Amino acid sequence: MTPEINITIATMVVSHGGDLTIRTQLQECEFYYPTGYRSFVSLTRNLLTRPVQSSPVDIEYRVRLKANPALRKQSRCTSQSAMIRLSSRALVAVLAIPIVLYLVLALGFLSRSLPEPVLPVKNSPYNKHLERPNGDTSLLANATFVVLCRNSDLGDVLWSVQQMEDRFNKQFGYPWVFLNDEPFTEGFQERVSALTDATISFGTIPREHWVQPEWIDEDRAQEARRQMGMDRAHFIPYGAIFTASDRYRNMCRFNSGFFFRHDLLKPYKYYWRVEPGVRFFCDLDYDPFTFMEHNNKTYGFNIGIYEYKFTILTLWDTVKEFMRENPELIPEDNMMGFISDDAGETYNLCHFWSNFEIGDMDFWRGDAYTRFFDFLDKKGGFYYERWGDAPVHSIAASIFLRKEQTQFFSDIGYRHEPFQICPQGEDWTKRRCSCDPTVNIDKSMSCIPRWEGL
Ligand SMILES: Nc1nc2c(ncn2[C@@H]2O[C@H](COP(=O)(O)OP(=O)(O)OP(=O)(O)O)[C@@H](O)[C@H]2O)c(=O)[nH]1
Ligand SMILES: [Mg+2]
Repeated sequence: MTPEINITIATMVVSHGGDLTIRTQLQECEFYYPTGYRSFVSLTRNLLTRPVQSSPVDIEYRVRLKANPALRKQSRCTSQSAMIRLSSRALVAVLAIPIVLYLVLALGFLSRSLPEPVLPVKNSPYNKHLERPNGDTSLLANATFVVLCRNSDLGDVLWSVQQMEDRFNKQFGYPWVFLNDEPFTEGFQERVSALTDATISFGTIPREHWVQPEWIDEDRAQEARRQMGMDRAHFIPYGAIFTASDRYRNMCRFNSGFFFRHDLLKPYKYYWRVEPGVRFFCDLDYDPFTFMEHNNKTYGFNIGIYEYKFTILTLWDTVKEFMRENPELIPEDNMMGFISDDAGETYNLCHFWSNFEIGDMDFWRGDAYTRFFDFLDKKGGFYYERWGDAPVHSIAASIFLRKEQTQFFSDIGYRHEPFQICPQGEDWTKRRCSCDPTVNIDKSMSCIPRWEGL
């Protein structure tokens, strides 16, 4: 089958180490979307090549123009190879290179069947950034994975990324964004980058998004941490060893109100939060991001449990105060029934476990949530108690959204210690799940039946 591809050479830059990085845009590839309808897409891929052979005068490159992996099966876009020969002077005149390549392609080199290209040079430089053209309606959603972690989490990060790549992303090529309150080491970046060919970025969190804000009374916060750290009567498993620390509280506040404001996440709409050391048990043969997009979903979850009330003693009163002051933001047909058994009088402690989230960041960036988060933040409960991002996100989703805007991803076999869900029956077989289907979070501990009953 003859591929039909219009190619616009966007930019070519010479990266360090003498490698030539070529960024191309594949435009208007006709494809068939899995649900059957036709559309036109624009795709951007970063292509990295290295010289096949070089002499003082000429350098020969093999260039691979590749449609996104997700397209290969369904579309008439596929990969192409072309051979270009550039004089070394041309390398210096970077701006001339697109013209040369364009001419080469225009002369018909593209249609030749050429040998497979050399393997891409991996991850140099480490921070690659995918620019999506305006008005892009590509097959892939405007989405990314996001991982908040420390350099010391490397082993667990590799474990999570490897599973996600093998079980899902190697077919789709969604980008990864890693965030840390300290710079990632070269070693960390190199090891993680080795696991994926997708666009991958490593970012440091701005200090003002991470540290305790100045309006927090440090003496009061310190006393709260000391009390909670000493409290043997109430065992608090999440972040147990950090119960008495401000780092854990910084993390909860950052995940509640800041991750989606990070520069590296600003270009994206949808995200899938991945934590180090979690398990993805099954193959995923569809794209949950485009599922969210096409079904107008805002928030996707997988496990729902009860919060430890000693970490959020005044949270619900604060939420009620917010709702009283901002009634116009609260739709009637929201999901209050998920978080309250008495029409909002008290909080039943149910929350979606936020270590797994597939969501629309525009919801967090929007007016309602921004006002909600700011209101909570000013009350200081992230530091005077230990408000977690899970109850904060879940309460927001429940007061601002309708059930139809949320999605239970029951088919994604998943474990974060100590709970898991394992798909059943045909899903389990078809998706090659490695979990024991009889091992599932106990119904008595799960809040999902409440969501299902809404
Ligand atoms: N960069 C950075 N990441 C952190 C820090 N603390 C936690 N994280 C990350 O934030 C996420 C949540 O932290 P966890 O310690 O897993 O918190 P948890 O899931 O509530 O509690 P656990 O039961 O301990 O898993 C993980 O992705 C961590 O790697 C920190 O101080 N710095
Ligand atoms: Mg965790």
